[in-house]
Amino acid sequence: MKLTRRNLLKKSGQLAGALALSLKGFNFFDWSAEAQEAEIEKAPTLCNTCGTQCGAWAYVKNGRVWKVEGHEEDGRSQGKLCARSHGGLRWVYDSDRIKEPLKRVGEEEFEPISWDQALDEIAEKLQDILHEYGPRTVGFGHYPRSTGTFYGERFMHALGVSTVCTHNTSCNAARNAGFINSMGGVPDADLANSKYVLMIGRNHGGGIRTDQMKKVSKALAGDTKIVCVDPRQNDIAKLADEWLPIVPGTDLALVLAISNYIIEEGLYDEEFVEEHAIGFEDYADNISRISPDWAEQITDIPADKIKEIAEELGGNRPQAIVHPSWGGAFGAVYANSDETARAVSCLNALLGNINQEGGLIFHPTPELGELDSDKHPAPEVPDTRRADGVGVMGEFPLAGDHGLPHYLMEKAKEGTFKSMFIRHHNPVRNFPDYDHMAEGFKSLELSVVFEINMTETAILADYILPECSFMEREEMISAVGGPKASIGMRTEVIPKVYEETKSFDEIIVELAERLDIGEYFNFTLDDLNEALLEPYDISLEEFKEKGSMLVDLEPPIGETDLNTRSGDFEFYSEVYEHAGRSAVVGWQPPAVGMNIEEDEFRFITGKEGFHSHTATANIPSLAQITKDYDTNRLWINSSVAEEMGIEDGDKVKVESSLAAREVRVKVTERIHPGTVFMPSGYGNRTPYYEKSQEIDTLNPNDLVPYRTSNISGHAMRQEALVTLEKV
Ligand SMILES: Nc1nc2c(c(=O)[nH]1)N[C@H]1C(S)=C(S)[C@@H](COP(=O)(O)OP(=O)(O)OC[C@H]3O[C@@H](n4cnc5c(=O)[nH]c(N)nc54)[C@H](O)[C@@H]3O)O[C@H]1N2
Ligand SMILES: Nc1nc2c(c(=O)[nH]1)N[C@H]1C(S)=C(S)[C@@H](COP(=O)(O)OP(=O)(O)OC[C@H]3O[C@@H](n4cnc5c(=O)[nH]c(N)nc54)[C@H](O)[C@@H]3O)O[C@H]1N2
Ligand code: SF4
Ligand SMILES: [Mo]
Repeated sequence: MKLTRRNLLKKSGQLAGALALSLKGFNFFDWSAEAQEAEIEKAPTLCNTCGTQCGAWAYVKNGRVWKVEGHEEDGRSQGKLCARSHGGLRWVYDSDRIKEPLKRVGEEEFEPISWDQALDEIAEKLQDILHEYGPRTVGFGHYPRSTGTFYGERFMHALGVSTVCTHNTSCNAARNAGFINSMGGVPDADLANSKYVLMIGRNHGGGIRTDQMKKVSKALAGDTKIVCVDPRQNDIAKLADEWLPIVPGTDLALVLAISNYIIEEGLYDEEFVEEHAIGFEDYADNISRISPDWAEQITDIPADKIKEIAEELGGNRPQAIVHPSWGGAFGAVYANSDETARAVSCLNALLGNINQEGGLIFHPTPELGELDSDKHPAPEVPDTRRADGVGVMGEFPLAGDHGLPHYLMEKAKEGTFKSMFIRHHNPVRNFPDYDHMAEGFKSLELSVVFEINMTETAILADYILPECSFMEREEMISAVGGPKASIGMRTEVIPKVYEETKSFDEIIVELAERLDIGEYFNFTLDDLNEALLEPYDISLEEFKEKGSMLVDLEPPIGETDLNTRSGDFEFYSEVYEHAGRSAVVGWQPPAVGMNIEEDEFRFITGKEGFHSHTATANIPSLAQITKDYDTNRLWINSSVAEEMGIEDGDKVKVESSLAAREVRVKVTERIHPGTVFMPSGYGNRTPYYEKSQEIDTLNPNDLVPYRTSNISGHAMRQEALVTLEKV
């Protein structure tokens, strides 16, 4: 079956027309036979049901997307997709999708308006705000991926706006800060070639990324010893060699105790430390009093076990890894997450595993070309002080340029921040403290949301602009680094299902014209993609047929130059010192939970393999998985349940300092007794999601108060204690 994409698009249109015309003399059996025998055609795309953006093939039958499969030449999917990708197809045809521009006319009430009216009004209001209050009162927030980042940033920069944010401070901002400021970046873990992996709060089976899932499967099937540290026996811990239930928020004590023991026992890589690192003495000195016995009191992990881990890590180095993790234990969860991340990075340095096979590897990312800046000048990056305090002394000097959407909502409530544009992101639901986020968002003078679904953020916006779904639009080529590097793009698989939807780049270009910054968008998406593809010996037309392409890049095995200020590993950080933070890592407790009352529990959360955040809750096939397996329940330990007279399936009231909610429980041995766990994807607060209401329970963010780390600016989304009461 060979078909060019242009033919495919033409044929899809023709087929839809032919079916409509033949209704008069309609014969069901002929129609059915014809429909069943219809050719199945395929076109390349990138899955969009989560941020991984796996390379995929879309199969089209009778003009409709029929199924998706992994693209074998893509570094992420490597030929296999996860369950969510199939569920995500529902978005394409969802009758509840946003189909035309909407203007808010009342509380969560909207009226459809034309594109001209929407864009004229938005441009005028934005112009007024910029004129009256200046560009520091405006911001853009998004889930950062190719087209969104390029067009969104360029648009904002052209207006003089510097406050561009992503979801990072709710995700992995602390992890990134810790690794970037010591190792110069976040490396890839070479799990399959490793002999020993300490996995701290990383659950590949719940927080899925297809390529990482492949690697961990290989490691689990091979000779790698995997030890999982997680207050809950997660999907990987079930299959791993050992599960160590730790007290939430205390991983820093564990990591520092292991590190100090490794130093004291001389188990570390002295050559690496002497030749390729700075500040070791200060670091070693700062943690010298942290013993396994002390850590046992804090973590609930026996001192002998801590020593054993240290010996096994040291004994297997450099084929030993403390996993850089992602979000769970030190991404954006506790007051000490920034320090935990830095401590994990330092421990890996002690193991001398950087750029070693079976260690942590900084794989390069394929190069992409650029637009000719003479023909298509880019706007200057504005030097306006950011509204969210990033880089500002006295505010958040070290927070990365991913920004602080939660802090902006505080500024909005104060009245000093006026307008926010949001794309492909649901900050009101996904950051802690719903009321804080919602009140802030409602206080804005102009809020615009680019969406496909009526999310919690969208229903509070002044204008909602409907993007066409990922199957209906072309996007910018993007590059993926890793052991299998590739470049890939989303192509237009089918014509628009709803006429009045547009792609983000189209909308931005139209808005830019109305704001007199059209000169920065004097190119087509094809021009841009041609420029990006320039380093490769393939035409854009050919690439659109191919979609994804592996790029052969040498892994930097043995490379010791790191992307830090000194070029070496930095146990001692001058950057931290200049910003008034501790130059070397040390113990810091979480914000709450070090002294808990008898009836209190630490409250944690995490992903399930069949939902993406709260975005997929309304997809019927995925909601059905929740129902069939009855997963939207609060995990509590069986001994605690017995003591409290609570049985599996009972309803409890769960209450934090912020709010109380009711939820059914799952009674299990698979959780530390002082902890309760709630899967993260539920508790949608939008009346427009029918399916999610059927599985509605609580969202952890309802119970966690608003806080901000003074290092990376992350939102500490697990700093809450709760009490339970049987209902
Ligand atoms: N199916 C699915 N896959 C996804 C996503 C999704 O929404 N759904 N999202 C993607 C994104 S954006 C991300 S960031 C990744 C996240 O990937 P992960 O970070 O692996 O996912 P989480 O489930 O958030 O957290 C992992 C584990 O941390 C544990 N944990 C919680 N608190 C602590 C603690 O104090 N200490 C320790 N040691 N462990 C703790 C939880 O019990 C959980 O099992 O997943 C990505 N993949
Ligand atoms: N309680 C709790 N909170 C969490 C987490 C947790 O585990 N527990 N995880 C945290 C993590 S790791 C992260 S990364 C953040 C994620 O937080 P967000 O970045 O807000 O992630 P999503 O909920 O996936 O939001 C993606 C949005 O994009 C929309 N969308 C989908 N396709 C398209 C499209 O084609 N165009 C447009 N314009 N929009 C589209 C979806 O409807 C959805 O609203 O949440 C964080 N918050
Ligand atoms: S990990 Fe799953 S949902 Fe995410 S892009 Fe890949 S296939 Fe799609
Ligand atoms: Mo994330």
